Amino acid sequence: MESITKQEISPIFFSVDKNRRLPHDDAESNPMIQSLIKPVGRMFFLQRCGIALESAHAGEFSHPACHTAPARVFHSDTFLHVSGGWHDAGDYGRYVVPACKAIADLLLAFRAAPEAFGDDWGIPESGNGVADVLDEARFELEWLLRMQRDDGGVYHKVTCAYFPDMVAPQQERAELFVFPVSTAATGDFSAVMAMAYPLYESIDRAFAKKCLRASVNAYEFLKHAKPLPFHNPSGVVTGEYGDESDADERYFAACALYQATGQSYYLSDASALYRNGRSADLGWADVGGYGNAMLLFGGRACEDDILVGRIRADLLATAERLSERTEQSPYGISIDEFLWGSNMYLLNNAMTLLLANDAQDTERYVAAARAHLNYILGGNPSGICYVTGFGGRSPQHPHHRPSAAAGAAMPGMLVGGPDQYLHDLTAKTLLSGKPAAERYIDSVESYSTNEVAVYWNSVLLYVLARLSRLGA
Ligand code: G3I
Ligand code: 9MR
Ligand code: ZN
Repeated sequence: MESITKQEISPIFFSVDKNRRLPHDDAESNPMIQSLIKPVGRMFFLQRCGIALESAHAGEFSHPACHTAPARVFHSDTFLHVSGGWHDAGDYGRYVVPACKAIADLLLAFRAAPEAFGDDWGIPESGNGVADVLDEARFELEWLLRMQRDDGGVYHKVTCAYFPDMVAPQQERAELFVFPVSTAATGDFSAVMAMAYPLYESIDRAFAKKCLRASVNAYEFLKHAKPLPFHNPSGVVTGEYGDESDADERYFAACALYQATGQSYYLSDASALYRNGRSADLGWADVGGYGNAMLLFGGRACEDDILVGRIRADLLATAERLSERTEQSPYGISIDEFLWGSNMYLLNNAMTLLLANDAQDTERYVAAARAHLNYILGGNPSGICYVTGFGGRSPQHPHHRPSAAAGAAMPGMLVGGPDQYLHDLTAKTLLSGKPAAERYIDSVESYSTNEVAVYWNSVLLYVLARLSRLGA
């Protein structure tokens, strides 16, 4: 890896001085970080499906209502009304599993730093007295509710059979299909619906109760269901989001329902499901870390001291490991393998560090988290700020259909970043001689390095919100 020079670093770069004492929690917020929260949050609004986006709110990314036709339950003559929710990424699929990671991040971000979130994001609900991040999460929750079957099971996704050309949302007109229930989708759904309950209770009691009922219904389905992993049927070429293990989703649901209800039934399930070789990650596939976060910070003091003690000790040990790697890394990051969506994996680690700091106030963890954000905003081998529209240099050609159709990069989107495995033809052709951390290209063709996704933006939003509260 070549070292980066000052000139290559975008102006938004801010230096990390590992020896510097950090201001304490609740210090005055960092204005630079604060200024990114709104555009990064608005990305979710701009990804809204099933409704028209008016130019007053969406500017050049306005469009008529898209994907409003009823969707066919795959291999059947049944049609369902499942419109709404956010387009997942550069494509127009709506997938339950990654959607739930995005919601979990948004709700945890609001819990961790409510004052970072205004009611002024310039979305239709702005000015209604509710933080726009909660309005936005609710838009997705309302769609998720439509994805649940009466027996509690939750359909895995709704997409067309193939990815479309680089067209605007309303131009994707092929038939929509609803794909089978998976237990990963059902567990994640149960978890985020339970997370929603206490947050929306004071805003709209009826909605909050609906979320809790849906969560319990999904949970009861899971209790009697053997694992139902999802695989794309042959002939279907849209995102798969497959997951062979649903134990971590069941654990996350049990933890969140314990927090929502206080019932020991859920806590004993959580305790029985804890570990068993399960990871404590915050990914779309591995959600054990969200279950842990719920038990530690979900609002209700957990009655199982032994379980809480273990989770806390593991979290702090992980944070020590991540800090050490960060301090040894030339770019101040804790990953050494660059998978598709590497920017998400490294921000997930930043989120873990910030959760650990909440468990035990530790400047080392905050410094490491800040170094990760620094990398994202320009302190990386490509010298590019990976958020569209910000920094001296940022992606101009994201693999994002609304941007391609409008001829301009939608602002506030985090791109996937380097993928050392060269998962698309452009990357294979142009990047194969490069070191792992430089396998990124600002090309619309390079979906494995230059696409965007709601569950990448969501963890960025968490890190921004939490760090904005920790001062400069
Ligand atoms: O888990 C294995 C790991 O064990 C192995 O060492 C490593 C190297 O081979 O691969 C890991 O699997 C990777 C997997 O993600 C889990 O991280 C695969 O290589 C990688 O191809 C896969 O990428 C996913 C990609 O879809 C292709 O399925 C991305 O995580 C996921 O974010 C991305 O999501 C797409 C949707 O399908 C469609 N919509 C856009 C969205 C963003 O690009
Ligand atoms: O545009 C698609 C993107 O959203 C996905 O992440 C990616 C991988 O599943 O696939 C993209 O679609 C490509 C397809 O897989 C192969 N033909 C070219 C498509 C890009 O236009
Ligand atoms: Zn749509």
